[in-house]
Amino acid sequence: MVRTVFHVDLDAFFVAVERTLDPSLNGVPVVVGGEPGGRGVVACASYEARKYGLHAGMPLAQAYRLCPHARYIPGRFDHYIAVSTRFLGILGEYTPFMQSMGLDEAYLDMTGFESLYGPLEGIAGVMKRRVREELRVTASVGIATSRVVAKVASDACKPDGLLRVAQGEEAAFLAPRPIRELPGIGEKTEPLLKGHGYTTIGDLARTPPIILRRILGSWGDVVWRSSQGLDDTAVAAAGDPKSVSRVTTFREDTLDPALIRGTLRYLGERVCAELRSHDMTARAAVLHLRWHDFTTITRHRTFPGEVSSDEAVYRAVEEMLSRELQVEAQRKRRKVRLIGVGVEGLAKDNGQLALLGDAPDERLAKAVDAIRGKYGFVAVQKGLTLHLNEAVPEERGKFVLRTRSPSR
Ligand code: DCP
Ligand code: CA
Repeated sequence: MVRTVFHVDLDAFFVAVERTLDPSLNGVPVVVGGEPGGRGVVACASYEARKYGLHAGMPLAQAYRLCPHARYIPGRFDHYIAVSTRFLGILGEYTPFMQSMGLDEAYLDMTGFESLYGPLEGIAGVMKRRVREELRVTASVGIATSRVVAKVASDACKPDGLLRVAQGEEAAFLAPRPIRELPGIGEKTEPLLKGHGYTTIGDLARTPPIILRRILGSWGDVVWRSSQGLDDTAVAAAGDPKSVSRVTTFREDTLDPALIRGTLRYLGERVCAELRSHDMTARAAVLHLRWHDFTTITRHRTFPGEVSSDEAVYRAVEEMLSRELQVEAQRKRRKVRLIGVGVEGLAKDNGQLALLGDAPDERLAKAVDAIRGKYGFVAVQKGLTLHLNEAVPEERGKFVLRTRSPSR
């Protein structure tokens, strides 16, 4: 199904709010971020100030050298938050499918809403007008068949713009634009890709994905798909988590591999069950480990695709755990005090998993979820967690671990 996604983003947000409070700031270069002599960085530069090369993140001292006549103001967060709340409130009146990204931007899934509102450029215009009249700041709106193209479109039409990229035009729209405009290409990736001769998004789109994988690892696949305008990430609903984790402290510090692995498996199963209950997938697994002396480590592993199966997550965290235990065996041989499993890089599961190699695992997991929903979590157990039956008390169909996880 072809989707319609809006990306709505306020223009020079902090400066725009400051201008509603002090009209003498209109039309002149303005920098929010502190006194020019201060050691901070630019949080927001007005478009007039950007002409002098100023941008967010630049040290204030450098900004002052480039543009000494700008007005420098420290900023008032309480006002920005108040405007942000009202901004997101206005957008939320038009669709329940909204995902806010920070204070001043949001994705809206407007698929099928023509039947309600007529042509969608019209309703985007209404949103823009309400933001201008009620909040006295301006918004830019990109409309496209995916999040990634909608985001590039809203950036491309700033300030106070509205740009729709028609279905089928995505790759042609992106091709001439500089790689930096593609979401996911930031301060580190841009110079890396430039070093390999990539200047425009079209340069990336013409490259076989395997080459980008060699430069960027598994992230290369995402970049390659984005460069074609391909992105099936759904707009997450309010209440969907950004990460899920389960952590527990052992009753006694331990080096028993069966207990450690069984617990790891159990925590991973609970994490994945929650992930699937939101119809979401993960891009990375996280291992948390605390030694007897309270030293704590966190290890991350990125998956080549999006996963939600117990197997995939367990394989990743088990490998990370084995490596840590191996290293420790040759050093201090400390016992393990706490372990935890997490998943990150969550996205809505759009049914594409069926196309990937992991699909049988994912289907099995869904069936197990259904049985557990009916008979309790321990109604289905793997060999690895059977060991916990003696070690850990069970209550109402779940193992009772010593500490509850932070995400519960
Ligand atoms: N911000 C910040 N520090 C940064 C980047 C941003 O404090 N390094 C704050 C100030 C911005 C707000 O977040 O006003 C929104 O960030 P955007 O990246 O959306 O930038 P602007 O809204 O300022 O400008 P644009 O018109 O390009 O969206
Ligand atoms: Ca903005």
